[in-house]
Parts: sequence; C-alpha cells; structure tokens
Amino acid sequence: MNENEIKQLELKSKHVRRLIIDEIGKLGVGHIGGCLSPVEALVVLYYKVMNIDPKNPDMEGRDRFVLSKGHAGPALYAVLADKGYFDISMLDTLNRPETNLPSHCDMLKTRGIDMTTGSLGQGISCAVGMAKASKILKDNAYIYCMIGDGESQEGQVWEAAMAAAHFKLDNLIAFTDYNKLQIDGTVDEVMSLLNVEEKWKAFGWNVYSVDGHDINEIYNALLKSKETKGKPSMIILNTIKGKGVSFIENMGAGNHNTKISNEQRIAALKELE
Ligand SMILES: Cc1ncc(C[n+]2csc(CCOP(=O)(O)OP(=O)(O)O)c2C)c(N)n1
Repeated sequence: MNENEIKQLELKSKHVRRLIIDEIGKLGVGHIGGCLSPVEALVVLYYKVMNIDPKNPDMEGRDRFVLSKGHAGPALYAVLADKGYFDISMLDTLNRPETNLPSHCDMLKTRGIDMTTGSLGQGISCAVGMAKASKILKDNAYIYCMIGDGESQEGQVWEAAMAAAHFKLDNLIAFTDYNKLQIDGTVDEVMSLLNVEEKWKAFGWNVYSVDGHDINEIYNALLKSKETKGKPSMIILNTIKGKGVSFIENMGAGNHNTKISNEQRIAALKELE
C-alpha cells in the first residue's frame, strides 16, 4: 500500500471512531472500549480488501465478515453506514426500541451484517461453517472473523479452531482483538491466554502478530494470509481498548460497557478532530 493510501485509511479510521463516539454517546451508554480497539482492522477489510458491494449486500460469492465479539456491533455499524449499506442517520437509532441496529449484531435486522453474534464463542464456529460451505460451493469467497481475547477463554473457540485446521480452510482469516482487557479486568488476571500465537500455531493455524493500529501491518498480514494454502490464518491485533480517546483509554477495564455523558461525547469528538 502506498503512503497516500495509508494516510487515507488512517483518516477513515479517525472518521469511523467519531461515528462510534457519536452513536454510543447519543445513546449514553455502550461497549465503547471494545468498539474503538478494532477500528483499523475493520477499515482495512471494508475499504481495501473485501470483495463486497454495499448496493448488493447479498451478492453471491461475496466475502463475509463475522464479528464474533458481537458486542462491538456499533463499530461495524459505523463502517457499514459510511460504506452506504444504510443511511448514516440510522446510527442515531442505536439500541433504541424498534431499531435495526441492536447493540449486538443481528443478520435479520441490519443490511450488511453476515452473521448474528453476541453469545461469545459462537461467531467463529459460524465462520468455520461458512468457510466450509464456500469450499463446497467453490465460490472463491474469503470468510473473515474477529474474536476478542476474553472471548478466547470460551471452549467453543478452540473446537472451531480445530475444525478449521482439520478442513484446511485457507479461505478463513480470523483476527484476535488482543486489547488485553475484558469485562472484569485484564485477560491475564481473569484467565491468561499465555502465548496466544503459539496456541493458534499448535491448533494448526498460520499466525501473524501485528500492531493492530497500523494500517500497513494489518494489510500485509492479510495479503500473506490470503496467499497461504492449506490452513486458516489468525492475525493477532495488538490493540488498545478505547484507542483514540485518552479518557476512555485511561478507564482500563472500566471502559468495557460504560456511560458517556454529552460533555464526554463532545470532548471525545474534539480529541478526534
Ligand atoms: C457466552 C457469553 N458469555 C458472556 C457474555 C457477556 N460478555 C459480553 S462482552 C464480554 C467480555 C468480552 O471480552 P473480550 O472478548 O476481550 O472483548 P473486548 O474486550 O474486546 O470488548 C462478556 C463476558 C457474552 N456476551 N457471551
């Protein structure tokens, strides 16, 4: 990727963070920390890598994205709105009665959402099934998936990991949003993943570890993952929960699902100018 493209995607990431702050801030509460950490990966996928068409969200053979850490739905909604899947004004309906943007992803409600998620551990299993289906259909699609590091404590994640390697699903590329925090504290305190790269390698995956806020590193890991044959790929994103807004970053695990006042919303938007 050239310097200009990197700059454009960095600016896009900032814009997406502003949309996230605005939608959650107007509601007054939400999973703000875990929405801000994976933004660069979402931007590289949706603006550079995925074979998708916002005008035709059900296009056959399209690439899919499963946000297994489904509580970060508002981050994905910001990207989908900006891409034109639905009107940007819909972001103001986040998690309100009758909304099509519930706090967790629902494929029956929202244009562009490929899988319903929120019960942690399940999304990656669905992604494995989708990747297997794509192999059977020979439609050349890539299936992308994002899990959380706290989510990685779910046993179901490792069943999915084993199945993906067994079926040689080289069309499955997953990310771990390794922000080192979960709902109740640090991942190391609650239940350490120890050496997460070695774990995924031991399960038969091709593994990269990158700065999850570096557009070029993410892009290069995706390119190499797409070239890998015979095994699925895991890209560990080393991220900061709450990235981009200092008072949210400084909350630590307290930023998981937190109230945001109108003054805080305005201050955060100013910091992201
Ligand atoms: C099966 C299941 N158990 C518990 C929850 C409640 N929950 C929602 S988010 C969360 C913490 C997830 O931590 P992590 O995966 O690290 O997400 P991040 O820090 O990136 O937001 C929990 C326990 C859930 N959604 N699903």
